[in-house]
Amino acid sequence: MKETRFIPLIIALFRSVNKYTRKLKFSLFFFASALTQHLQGELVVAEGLAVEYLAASGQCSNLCRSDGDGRAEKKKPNILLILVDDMGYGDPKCFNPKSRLKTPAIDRLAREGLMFTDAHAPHSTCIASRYGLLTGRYPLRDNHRFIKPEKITLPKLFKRNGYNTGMIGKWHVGFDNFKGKDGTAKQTMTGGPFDRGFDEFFGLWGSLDQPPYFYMKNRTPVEMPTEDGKGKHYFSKDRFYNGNWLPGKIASHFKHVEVTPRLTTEAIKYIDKSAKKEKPFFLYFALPSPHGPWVPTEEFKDSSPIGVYGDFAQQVDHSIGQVLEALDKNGITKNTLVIFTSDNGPVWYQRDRLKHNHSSASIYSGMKGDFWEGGHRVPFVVRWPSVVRPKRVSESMICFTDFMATFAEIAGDKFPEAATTDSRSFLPILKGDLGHQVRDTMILNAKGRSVAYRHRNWKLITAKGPGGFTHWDGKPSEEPFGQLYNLAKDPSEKNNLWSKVPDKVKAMSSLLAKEKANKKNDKSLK
Ligand SMILES: [Ca+2]
Repeated sequence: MKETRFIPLIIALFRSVNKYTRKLKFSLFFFASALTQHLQGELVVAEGLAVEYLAASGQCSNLCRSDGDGRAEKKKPNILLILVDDMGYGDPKCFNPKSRLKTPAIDRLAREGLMFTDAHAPHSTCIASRYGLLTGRYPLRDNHRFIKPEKITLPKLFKRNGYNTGMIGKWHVGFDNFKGKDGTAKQTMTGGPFDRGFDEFFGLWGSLDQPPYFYMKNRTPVEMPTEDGKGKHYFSKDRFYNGNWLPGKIASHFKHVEVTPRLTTEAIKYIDKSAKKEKPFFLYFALPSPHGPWVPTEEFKDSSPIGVYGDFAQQVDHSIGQVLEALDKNGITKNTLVIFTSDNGPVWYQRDRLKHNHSSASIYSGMKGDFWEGGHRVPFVVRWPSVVRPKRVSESMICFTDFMATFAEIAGDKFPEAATTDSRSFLPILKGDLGHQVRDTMILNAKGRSVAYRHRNWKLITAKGPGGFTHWDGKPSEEPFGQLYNLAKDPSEKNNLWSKVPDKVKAMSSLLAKEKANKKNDKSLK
């Protein structure tokens, strides 16, 4: 169109007056916007000009942010969700200055993004945690070992909003025709990631310490597990201590030590491939490490001062670094939302803390499997240079179930089932409102009928002791029925107030009962 000849003039005019009055800049902005609409997309440069103005004047508070070069991207962001396995809140240096591990990649994410210090897995073990993450629902509401086909999932959400979706790593939330540990692999395994919203999948059916051992691509084993694997000292004195693996069927070329680097390579391949495509991508990169077996490669053996676990955890950090480099190399770092977190707390006993002078749960009590904070409070970082400003910290309570509402908002999803009963968006925090509180309450860690329940800084546990893997010296007969802690004053959960503040126990118990019964607005509930 003939009007395009005015574009260079408009740009020159805008840049020349950028130093002058605010009123004049407003006028020019509206003029540029109107002209952009008039020319219906031909004036990409003029649109960029409008964004440039917004960024320069601090008005670009929605899903764009200038990084100083005056440009901001308007395309929906790529999403890279990195979920590691059994890494504690106290392992990454950025969350625990006393950590004895070197975690430069996770630290980089924190430096360039936003740390959540009160983030939680909805359960302190692998399967239920992943169920909550993928469905946006508290795992206690369903049979969390299998995602029913009618359920909304994160990849389904992204897919229906124009995304390519991929998963690399550990699934562990069931198949139609494979029962998991000790089960027999099938030539075609349905009901897994490929049938729950992911366009492509490469990885493991479950944990790396449980047979059968084989890689899957989409619905099919890459190589059937036909050999007899001997396992490795699984039933040692402390079942979970050395992180070794159970005997069982194994594919003839499958080697445990190769899994972390192999999955990392696959994630990089996915990013390289997806960066060239028109559609944005959602990649769920679920490393099965540093969950046992602790199998660092030669490069990382003896690399840490705290033994094999530390070596392996540092290798995991290295893998994360490689994936971040792949984003850099493809030039998509700026508009890729990266989340790093862990599915539950560490396998790190009290004697490990003492022996190695390292607390994988930082100041928090307990470990994987527990009701205590060490079981489910997890390191959680969001980096999104187009929107999130660097070096930010939020103390808002969030839960993995909040991914659903947050991602629905980011992807532009309008459907009501995406905002499930258990999901709250934390997008306002990403956009800069660091004082925003995402939720007042949260149900965690159902073990049988017992739960941990948060109401702001108060925490109620409807059971005695840690409930999980921590060796507990308490005598149940001498303990009150449950536990109540004020985390603001007692983050390490040392002072049980159950008997001292009965009114709070009563009030929270009532609130919990209502929340457990609240199923409204949840069309996916079956
Ligand atoms: Ca885990």
